[in-house]
Formats: sequence, C-alpha cells, structure tokens
Amino acid sequence: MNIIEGKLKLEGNEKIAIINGRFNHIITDRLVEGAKDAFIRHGGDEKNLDLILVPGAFEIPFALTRALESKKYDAICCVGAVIRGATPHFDYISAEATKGIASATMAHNIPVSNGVLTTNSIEQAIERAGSKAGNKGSEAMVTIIEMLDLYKAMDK
Ligand code: INI
Repeated sequence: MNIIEGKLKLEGNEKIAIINGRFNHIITDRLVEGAKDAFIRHGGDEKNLDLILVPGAFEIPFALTRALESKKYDAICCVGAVIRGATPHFDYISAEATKGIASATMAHNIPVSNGVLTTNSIEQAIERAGSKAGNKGSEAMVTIIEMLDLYKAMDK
C-alpha cells in the first residue's frame, strides 16, 4: 500500500500569510506568536511571512478571499479568538468565521487552516494560546505545513 502523507518541513521559499482577527488581541497576539514560531522552526524564512490584520473573526473570511484571489501565497493560516459573552453574538461570529473560512478555501487549491478559537470563557482561550492546552496558532501553522507537503506528494 502506498501511503501518501505530508511531512512537517518547509523548503524556505514558501510564501505564507497569517490572517489575524485583532478582537481579543491579548489572546490573538499569542496565537500569532505561536504560528510565527512554528513557521520558523519548520524551516520557513521570516521574510516570506506576511501578517494580515483584520478587526475581528467575522472579517477573516473576507481578507482570506482577497488573499487567495491575489495568488501571492502558497498557504494561509487564520487565527482569531471568539469568546462567549452574555448575548448570542458569539454564535453568529463563530459560525460565520468557520463557514466563511471553509467556503473561501473550497474555491482555491491552496492549504488554509482554521486557528480561530471558539471558547466559552477567557480562561479556555488563555489555555489554548500558549499555556496548558498548547498554542492553537502553532497547530494551525503546522497544519498548513503538512498540507503543503501533502499536496506536493499527491502531485508526484
Ligand atoms: N470578534 C472576535 O474576533 N471575537 C469575539 O469574541 C467577538 N465578539 O465577541 O464580539 C468579535 N466581534 C467582532 C466581529 O468579529 C466583527 O469585527 C464586528 O462584528 C464588525 O463586523
């Protein structure tokens, strides 16, 4: 059986964008740090890494669509933090961000990852932004690194 699987390595010439929703920036800044750290530690060259900032998670799919259409990037890592409050706003923003990232990605042949936290509390967000539950920004970057290599392996 031939197993086709991506390896966790970059050549150094891949052009990658992180799209970050600034809302809850105390959390999302840590997700960006995690994503950047993972990019560099897997062989990426910092000059090939762009950080695109949008106001909140709701705007991520819109910037993602433009970034995909620009054809400037080999892969795109989305990060943000939607934290439940007292109103139903959370449900609308988290659903639109998730659906929007998936539907923008479907139309393009480029790896995109969803590192947007959707948590019930600020504590859960802190846990996932570089403390006891790891760093979801880092995981989102590792995902696109694997998918980039997988696509190359599938084309061989
Ligand atoms: N945006 C977030 O990224 N996280 C949130 O928790 C959040 N809450 O709770 O309101 C949030 N709202 C802003 C939203 O993403 C848009 O920027 C805003 O609605 C303007 O379109």
